[in-house]
Amino acid sequence: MFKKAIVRTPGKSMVNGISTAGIGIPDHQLALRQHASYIEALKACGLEVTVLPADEAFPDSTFVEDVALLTKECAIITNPGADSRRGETAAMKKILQNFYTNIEEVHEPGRVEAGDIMMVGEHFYIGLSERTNQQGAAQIIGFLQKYGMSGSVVTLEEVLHLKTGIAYLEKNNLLACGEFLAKPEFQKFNILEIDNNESYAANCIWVNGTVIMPQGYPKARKTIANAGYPIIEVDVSEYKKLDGGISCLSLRF
Ligand code: CIR
Repeated sequence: MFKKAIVRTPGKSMVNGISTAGIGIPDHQLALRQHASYIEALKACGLEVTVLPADEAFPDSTFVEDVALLTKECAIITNPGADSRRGETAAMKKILQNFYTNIEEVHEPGRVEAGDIMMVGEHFYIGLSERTNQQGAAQIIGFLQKYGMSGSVVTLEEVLHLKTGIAYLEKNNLLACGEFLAKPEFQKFNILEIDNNESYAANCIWVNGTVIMPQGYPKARKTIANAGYPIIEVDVSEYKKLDGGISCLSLRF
């Protein structure tokens, strides 16, 4: 169960965020309203939400998930693969000192964005992507082992981050799309398949029994509902324009 979440309000500079989506420039005012709904969804799942102010110096800083990995035992500050995002970690480290006594940090040449890390109980799957390298993954695994947890690497080719294409929904259920459907390491899970034409909905979060998912993906919604989960849909269209999804917008712990 999660008790808390951290989010960061998107700044006006989000219009300069990294994007490959090719579906337009985000509307800041609409993004703010969507962010407020996202916070309400987290609260409805019982979380106490810390809302950090916008940081205009970092256009992608609303995607807080990438700059830290939070576990039961420790917080690990990452070292983002995107150079423009590396400076986001300093502020997050300060914030996390209010919540954690054990804080570790990924250092060069290791690069990690925690959108590439999926938690399944005490084990963490780490995607090797354009943002997360082998050295970074090895450092993460070392920190996890120090605190009695474990990690393993997963290769990925098609998506930005590991969790762009999969989401663990607890109870052995794994939401998966595209290249992840056939990965040998995931065959032990009950795979809930997301259609390629709704691939954006493979990025959902399980929060204390409820699944928070993006609005507008009826087939995915049906799949998740059929698996027995209550669902909260949130419109995150403005974040999709920056390649970001539901999980990227919060740290949950
Ligand atoms: C980026 O490219 O870094 C941001 N525009 C989107 C980050 C999305 N984060 C995530 O998937 N965890």
